[in-house]
Amino acid sequence: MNLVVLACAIGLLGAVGAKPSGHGAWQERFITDSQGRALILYGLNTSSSSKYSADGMPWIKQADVAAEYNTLGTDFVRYLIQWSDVEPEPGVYDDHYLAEVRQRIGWYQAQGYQVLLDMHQDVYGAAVGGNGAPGWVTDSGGLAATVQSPWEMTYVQPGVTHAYDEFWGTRTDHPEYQQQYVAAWTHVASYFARNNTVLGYDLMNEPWGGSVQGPAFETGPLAHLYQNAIDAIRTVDPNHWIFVEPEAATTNYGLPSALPKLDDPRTATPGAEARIGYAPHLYPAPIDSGGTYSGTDQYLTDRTLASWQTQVQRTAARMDAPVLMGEWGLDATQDGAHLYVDHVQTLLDTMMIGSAYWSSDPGSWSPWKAPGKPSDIADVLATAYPRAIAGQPVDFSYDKSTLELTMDWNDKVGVTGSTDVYLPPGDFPDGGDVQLNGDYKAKWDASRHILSLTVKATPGVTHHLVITPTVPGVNESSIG
Ligand code: 9MR
Repeated sequence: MNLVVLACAIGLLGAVGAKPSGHGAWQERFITDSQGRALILYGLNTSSSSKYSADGMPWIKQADVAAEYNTLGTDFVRYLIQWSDVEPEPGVYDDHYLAEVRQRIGWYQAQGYQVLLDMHQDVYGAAVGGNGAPGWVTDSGGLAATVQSPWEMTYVQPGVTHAYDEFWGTRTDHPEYQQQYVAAWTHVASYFARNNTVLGYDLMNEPWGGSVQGPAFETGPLAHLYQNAIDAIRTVDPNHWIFVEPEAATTNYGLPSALPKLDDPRTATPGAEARIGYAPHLYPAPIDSGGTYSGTDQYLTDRTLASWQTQVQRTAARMDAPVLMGEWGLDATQDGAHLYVDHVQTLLDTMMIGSAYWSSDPGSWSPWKAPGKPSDIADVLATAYPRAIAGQPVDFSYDKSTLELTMDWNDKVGVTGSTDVYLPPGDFPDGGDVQLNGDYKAKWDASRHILSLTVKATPGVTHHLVITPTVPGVNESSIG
């Protein structure tokens, strides 16, 4: 995208402001389920289409969710909602809209997914050429807000800057806007507080600071909004995860974030751990603008992947928060697309983090050519991964050339249940052979392609697991 130059400038500011702690044990922090198991979430964003549909609903139907599981074996969706749909008029919440969202969450529940609700915005709101905020909280100051191409350039239109400045309090005509955002989130959280398919809330998609950028934005108005929203949500929902995003125009490209540590009021309860996660996006510049993964583009992209890892680890350490990559994707019809997908999957495994691919909307960036018709990239996106690890993960990786899924983890007090891995039928048509340095019971769900291992505790010894495809008639220990 053409904001790269701007992003570089902001990044330099970030480099001065963001001090890595250097010793945060961030890799010990995982998103966990009710049994204490570490969840490695893998899925799609659903969906860009909901930004523009009349009822705010995505393109998917219940059958599409089933097809998503059967094609990709995913266990997670980052589901887009919009403030303009939640609160079309000041103080009037549309519970019919939330009921429609809840119905779709039910479709994902039926397929065993976890759902992250993402309060989406691009370019503030529809009244200034974007989506997200309702018109009644959009004050463009009467300045121009003409939609640009590429769409990200609309962010620097004067009317858009004015609208953000009013929201963030850089201008002071509307101090109520932010409080209304927090109140809308509180309403959403109270609506979904007892829904166990909901993993949590992504407080704001790809924040943009208007005329305040870089560390001044992230440590100032952005952190302030996040802390207020966290505190308010905790009054109605003590348990779901709350995810925060950095300023996108830097972090998406592997530049530093200055987001500070945020406090989770739930820790006031003895024994309760913070449930705040860090959810940055990944869009290396050549890939973001729809380029190839070859030649110079590949070189630049690889450097971005490396710096993204370093910077995200630093921020996560500072925040003491587990990481979930909320968006990544590419024009999958471009040269080298499958290699880029492989390399991001390797990065995700190295960092032991989950992700949501952008996006499910049928088209060139999607695993779907058309609803129900997988595109070529679908087979590449369908990969082996641990869904849940019953202990403290140490490392895992999937080698696509040898089809070996390797996992190491330690026992952890209080964690119960099985370690579950997804083995894609393309690579594991007859299931998997297990090598494990200890006793276990295995259960293979051949229709869902999930291998569940209940492993005996081995105090002081790391579990070491290798799974390879079963070759019928060759290996007696096959459980496929
Ligand atoms: O892919 C989306 C494109 O079709 C829209 O025009 C654009 C503006 O709404 O948003 C794109 O999706 C972006 C997402 O909302 C935020 N992260 C980056 C995505 C890809 O550019």
